[in-house]
Amino acid sequence: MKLIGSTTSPYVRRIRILLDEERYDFVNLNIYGEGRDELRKTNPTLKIPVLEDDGQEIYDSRVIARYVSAKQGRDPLTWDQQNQLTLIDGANDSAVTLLLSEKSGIDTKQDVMFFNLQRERIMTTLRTLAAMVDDGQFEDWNYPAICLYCLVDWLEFRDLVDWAGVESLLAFRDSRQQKPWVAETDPRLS
Ligand SMILES: N[C@@H](CCC(=O)N[C@@H](CS)C(=O)NCC(=O)O)C(=O)O
Repeated sequence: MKLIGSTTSPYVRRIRILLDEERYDFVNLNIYGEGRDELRKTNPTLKIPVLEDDGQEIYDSRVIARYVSAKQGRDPLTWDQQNQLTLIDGANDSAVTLLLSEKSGIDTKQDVMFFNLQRERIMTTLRTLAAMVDDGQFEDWNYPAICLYCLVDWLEFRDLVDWAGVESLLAFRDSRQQKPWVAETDPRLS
């Protein structure tokens, strides 16, 4: 099994944590630099992660997680858990958009529709996720909890949001730092 990704991507990190003790090779690509040619050969959507196993290529962390979970004999996600993933991915995708815009030299704080929509989505989803944390819905260390951890830790690492009103997400992150593979996959190590 081979996982193609990067050490900073929150979508890749969730799969590295899920893979746990599985034996696999990790290919760490700089997708915006010298690793781009390799990425072009690997995934036409030009996104990471990609999993390769027994000649089967799988794109997208959500589909990779289904594949790995089935292999590990885990129960499929419930509809409510699928909704949790959609919330997490909604915030994550908008935050990636903000980061790429900032890296392109664009002021993402400006009062224009596109950035207002991204910031609004990030805060509405984070507030909903914080309420779910307060309600005890992320107590188990399952795949949605792993994804939430990777999102919150990455948002803090990239300094992309104001945590006022959603502090319980940071408390959730702080209390899960000892979970398996969390320290080893910290994006700050790269
Ligand atoms: N829906 C995808 C999103 C993956 C994604 O956006 N990955 C980022 C890295 S954090 C990426 O490859 N971005 C490249 C780009 O947007 O050009 C998944 O869950 O795998």
